[in-house]
This record gives sequence, C-alpha cells and structure tokens, in this order.
Amino acid sequence: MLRPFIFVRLEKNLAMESLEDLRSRVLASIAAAETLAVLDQARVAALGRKGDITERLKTLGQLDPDARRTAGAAINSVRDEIQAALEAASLHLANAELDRRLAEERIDVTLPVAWPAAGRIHPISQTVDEIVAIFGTLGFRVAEGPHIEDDFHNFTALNIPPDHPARQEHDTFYLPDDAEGVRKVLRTHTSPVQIRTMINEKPPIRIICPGRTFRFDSDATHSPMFHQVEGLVIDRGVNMGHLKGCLVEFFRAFFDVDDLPVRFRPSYFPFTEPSAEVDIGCARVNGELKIGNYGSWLEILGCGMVHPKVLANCGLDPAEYQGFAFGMGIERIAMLKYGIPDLRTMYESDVRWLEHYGFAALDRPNLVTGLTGGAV
Ligand code: 2NL
Repeated sequence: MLRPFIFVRLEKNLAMESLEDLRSRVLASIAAAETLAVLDQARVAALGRKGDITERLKTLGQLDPDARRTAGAAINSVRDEIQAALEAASLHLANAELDRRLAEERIDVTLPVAWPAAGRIHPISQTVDEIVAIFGTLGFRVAEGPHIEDDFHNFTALNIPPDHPARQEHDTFYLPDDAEGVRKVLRTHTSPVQIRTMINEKPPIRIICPGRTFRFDSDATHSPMFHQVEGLVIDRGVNMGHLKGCLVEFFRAFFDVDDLPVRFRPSYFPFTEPSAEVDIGCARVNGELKIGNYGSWLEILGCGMVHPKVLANCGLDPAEYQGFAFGMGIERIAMLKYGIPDLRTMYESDVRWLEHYGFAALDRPNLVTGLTGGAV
C-alpha cells in the first residue's frame, strides 16, 4: 500500500538533482516564459530567498573547505548563467511587448479626419433668424404667443367681420369647445400676438412676430402648417413713409441687393387702412427667379396703417396713436432666397435635403449682432 511518506521522500529527492539538471531545468523555465510575470516566477523559483540556487548555496556550509570552493564556484557559475539568461529574456520580452503595442496602437496620421456628425439649421429657422436680425438693427424686438387662440384675438379684434370667409370651417382649424363652452382655433396668422401686445403694453411698440400658423389648405403651394412673420409699430405720429422706409430697408438687407426696386400697390385688408401690397424687382432667367433690378415685379408682402377700429379694440385712442403693420410668409421668401423649388420638401425631414439646404449651427444671425452673427 502506498503511503504519503513515500511521496515526501520523492520530493526531497528532487533537491538532490545534479547541478547540471538544475541548470537545464531553470534555463528551460526561463526560455519557456512568455510573459514578464511568468519570467519573474522563474527568477524567484531559482534565485529567490527560497529558490533552488539559494538553497543549494546554503548546503555549502556542510562541506569541507576544498569541496566547498569547487562546489561554490560551480553553483556561482550556474547562478551567473541563470542571471544572464534572466536579463536577456527580460529584455527580449519587454521588446516583444513594445513591438506588440506599437503594432496594435498604430495610428495612421494621414487618414482623413472623421468629422462628428453635426446637425443643420433648417432654412425656415435660418430665414427667421435673418429677418429677426435685420429688424433688430431697426429697433424691433421679438414677441411670441400661443398657437391655440380664441376668436377675439384671432378675428374680432382684427376687425374681421363674423361672415368673413377666413372664418369659415374650410379655412380655419377649429378645436372642440373647451370646458367653458368656448370654441378655440389654431391661429391663422401671427396677428393675435400683436393684438395681445397692444392690449398689454404701452406704446411705443416695435415688435416682430415670427411663428407657426395654420390653415385648412394643402396642395403643392400650401401646407396646413406654415410660418409667418408680422411686424407692428405703434407710436404717436407714425405714417406710411415710416412703413415704406422700414420695408425698403428690410428687403434690401434681406436679399442683399442695394438698388432693389420696391413698389407699393393699393390693396385691402380688414385690419389696415390704407392697405398696400409690396412688390420687389425680379427677373425670370431660364426658369430661375432672380431678385434685383431687372424690370419685372414679384408680390412679396402685405401691409398698411393699423385700422382705427383695431387700435380701439386694443384700448388705444386712434386720435393719439397710429401704427403700421405688415405680414409675409416665411416659406416663400426662404424658397426665393435659397432657391428651394418645392414647398413640400420643407417638412419631409429628409436629412439629405437638410444637408443640402440647411445651414451651419455656429455664428447665427441674431437680434443683437445682426446678420453677420457672432457672440451675443
Ligand atoms: C399678408 C398680409 C398683413 C397685417 C398683416 C396686422 C396686425 C395687426 C394689425 C394690423 Cl395686430 N395688421 N397685420 C397687416 C397687413 C397685412 O399680412 O399677406 N400676410 C401673409
């Protein structure tokens, strides 16, 4: 029967291996080490405090001086050889590790830069920012209001009679009656923002009101949701000359044409008296519309002196205060300025379209610094 005792004897017998066998074994373990950590284990096993070489040196004390000298020289020679092999292997492994990292972490500095995906500013937003920036230089501020309006602010205060076609179901989105039995509408223009401002603030008023508007209309040139910008100036002694100068200044800045012809034609709106429609110079060249001094006219905007009834509806005395107002569609002038041929593409959220027609998000035109952008 095998007893544990026998194994203990066998292990001890290892310590009795020849110096040559020990040398071969340690050098083989050094040669076999594939990492610096394993190599260090081999070093400790041979040269550490309890290592094979160290233990072998400890046995020298038992020998007589002559034998000790011979055996000592032999062990020291093997130890030096092991030491040298360790150093060589350590250098080799460190170099191999460096080569591996250099290969793995190699960067090709000649590769083109992978720009992070950046969003684009929609031409509608760009156009609103530009309009706001130009009117900002003329002393206007931006005013905003709710998309859901009541009949008074959207129609009645504007002198739009109860039987006016604009009020009909087929032009206006009506909402179901609210808890108080009041029928609300999606605003059909941004004028209610100006009505609210006239009611809530004292003249002088100089505001520009960009925003979404809604009409029950959808075809190649009409979207049920579209954008408008309206302007309003209320003060003492405001006249049509101020209106004209203001709009001429705006169009020349917006289209960047210094000699842009601007023409005012009599027109009719319930909320202005007198009213005018404004045309700017244009030309059609090979099917493309160009803005400038070319002899043809393009209708672009409606405007007029605020009707005395509208002033009175907002608590202003028409004998004391006068004002002018104007309104234009943003989609149309964005399409004109930026050569966008189809209205419907504006709302398709096609990123390729946005990449083409959109604008960089930095250095926006703004109310404070004007068209050129820059820090506010
Ligand atoms: C057009 C014409 C216009 C106004 C809008 C307005 C607002 C108030 C009082 C008086 Cl609160 N007028 N706005 C005036 C004239 C024309 O818009 O064709 N827009 C697309």
